[in-house]
Amino acid sequence: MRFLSLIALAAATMISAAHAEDGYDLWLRYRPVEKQALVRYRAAATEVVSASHSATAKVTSDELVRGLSGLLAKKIATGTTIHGNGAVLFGTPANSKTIAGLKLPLAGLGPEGYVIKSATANGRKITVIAGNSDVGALYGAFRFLKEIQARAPVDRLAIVSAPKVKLRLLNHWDNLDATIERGYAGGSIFNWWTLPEHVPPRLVDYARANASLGINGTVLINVNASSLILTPGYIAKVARIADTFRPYGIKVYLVARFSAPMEIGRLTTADPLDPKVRAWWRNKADEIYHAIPDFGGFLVKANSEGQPGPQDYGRNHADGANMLAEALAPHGGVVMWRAFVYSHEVPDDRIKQAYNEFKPFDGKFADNVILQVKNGALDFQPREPFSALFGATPRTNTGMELQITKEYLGFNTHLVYLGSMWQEVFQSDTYAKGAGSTVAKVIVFNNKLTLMAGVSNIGADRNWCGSIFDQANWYAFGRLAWDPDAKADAIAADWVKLTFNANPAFDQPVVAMMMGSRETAVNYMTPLGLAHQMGTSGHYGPGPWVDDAGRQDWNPVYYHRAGKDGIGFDRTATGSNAVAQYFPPVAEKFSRVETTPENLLLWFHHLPWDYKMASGRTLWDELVTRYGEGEDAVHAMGAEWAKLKPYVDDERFAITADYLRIQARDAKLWRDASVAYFQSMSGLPLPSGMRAPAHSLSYYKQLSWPYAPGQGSPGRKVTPPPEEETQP
Ligand code: BDP
Repeated sequence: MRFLSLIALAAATMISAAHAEDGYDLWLRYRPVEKQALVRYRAAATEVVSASHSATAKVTSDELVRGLSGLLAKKIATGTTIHGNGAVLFGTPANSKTIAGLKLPLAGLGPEGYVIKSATANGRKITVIAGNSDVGALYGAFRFLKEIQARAPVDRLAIVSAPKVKLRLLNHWDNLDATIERGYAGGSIFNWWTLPEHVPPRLVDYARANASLGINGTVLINVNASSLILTPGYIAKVARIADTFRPYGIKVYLVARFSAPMEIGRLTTADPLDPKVRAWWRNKADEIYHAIPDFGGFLVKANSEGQPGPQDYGRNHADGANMLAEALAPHGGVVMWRAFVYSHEVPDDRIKQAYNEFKPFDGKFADNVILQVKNGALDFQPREPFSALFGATPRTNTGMELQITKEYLGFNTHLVYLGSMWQEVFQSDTYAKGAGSTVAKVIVFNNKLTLMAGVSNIGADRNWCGSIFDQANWYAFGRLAWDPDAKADAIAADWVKLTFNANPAFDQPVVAMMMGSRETAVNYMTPLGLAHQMGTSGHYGPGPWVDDAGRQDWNPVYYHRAGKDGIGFDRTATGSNAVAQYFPPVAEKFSRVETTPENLLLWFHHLPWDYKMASGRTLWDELVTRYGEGEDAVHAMGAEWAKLKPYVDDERFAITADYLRIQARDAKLWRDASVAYFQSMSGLPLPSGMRAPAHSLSYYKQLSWPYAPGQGSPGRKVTPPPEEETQP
């Protein structure tokens, strides 16, 4: 009897282990569809057919077989000819006569667009997945699988899709020692030590995941770069990665450290106008393209936070960017020149500096240069207004940099869906060419070369992103890079269906939770337009009192400007006048307190504590209320998730539940510490019924997180910032 129950227990454990999921499969799980739908889907996908023999066609076929055999729970045959109804034919008009004969609407879709159509060929009912190139068909194949994963009907398909943005890139901030700057999912997936001999299979799964979203490039290393990556030994390693990614339509890019000619080239200068320096970069580009014929190009962080750049030689950003552009141009490469620049010497409002640096050079950059501009003027905060540079440089290719890794949004342990934040940025109206010139439109239409870059949140953790829900941010980035006008809630709904299941009882509440999560984080960290209130350096917990960081504009006190008289940064004409950098209707809107959205109020205005808010509360009461709402909403997410246990496997349920507990703990800390600090400024009592902070202000001030992840190991940065930050 006892023996039997042990067997039963063992069997039960095996079953649950078989069903447990650790998140490795991301949104490409391909678990079998429910019995009642099986017959229908099986009829629509009986075999995979292609006449192309390219490496891309091979991985497309492999993915379709893998996906369909998983979803339909049966073996799927492949071949070069159609045998019967239900064949899934993929390819291009050039490599398939059947596809050419169908006269699909492929014109105007470019090399990466696709058409998926239910059609009849030779009397057979088939599904055709076609592109103008094999990569287009690959993207179509992933889309076809997604339709089944989301349980959409696939018997009358007529899908036409093409990316609106040309370069859709991940930016890894991975170091050569396998640590990651601002990485919260373990070490780097790029193991430089064992390359070029060994490429871990994981890199193939990385390429599959990216290709499933249409991401077509990746910058392999940190913007705070080491020149070593440009030496022959490392170029050979990069070439091996490029070979691995190529079938998936993914190009590799590198960060070019501006001082490389001196560090690895033995020159005595890196002056961009020096002929020897120019020749060095030309030779370097030739050497790279010899090893990697489709190398994408360089990303550069110059004269920013201590990184070398053209200004070290009295030259400007255009001189620097154009020199590299000249070296890459013969090979078709591009330079992505980051606009995240704020000078040490300039005492002006930090958020004005990038615009001031770059606006005067509009039209001076070469055609294969793209300015890479962070979404906001400061630095990936929970909420910032869009950067005034969008729309302001019409004669310069200008792309967007988003941060997928949540450096300022609670790392991997806070559930914060960024799709809604990015949608807010893309749909902001710049008025660059009159009303309706949204940031999304400006990025897509203003430029010859269009770019969307996302600072990766990927690491060596089994679940890739450090949490299950952070996978949604990788997913949303890819989807929005393809179409910046896509809707965040629809993307979230797709992700939930693919990642968990397509049960409305589960996915509706989860999507609602995701859609509210960003506002929740804003509320418990930086409500009403506050920004940069995190403890310096690690950027984890609250630090609104910090006033002794290396430079003035690294201090939270610089940003909130709270005192007895009130709180907020006056960026109108009576203050720093940053508003003037926006086009007139936007500038006017932000100049006036009454027309500034409340969620950006303290970003633009310094207001007395008794200022009356729309709710009828005073500013002080509203601030305290918002912090509390943030904390409460995290508890509500935890309660909601607990109810959804029956719909999720144990492992992914548990990690999410645990992390929501961490988030609740942190939200309380953020709320209490911030309220305690700002009360010491306002001198006002808490609104009635509000709980007092659990501890005194001095308690919160002495907290520190010296081992918070994402800061890397000592010596990680090749060049430290000019003055070391003092906070943990
Ligand atoms: C800041 C990060 C820092 C990056 C910098 C950048 O704290 O680690 O190097 O951005 O974007 O947000 O260059």
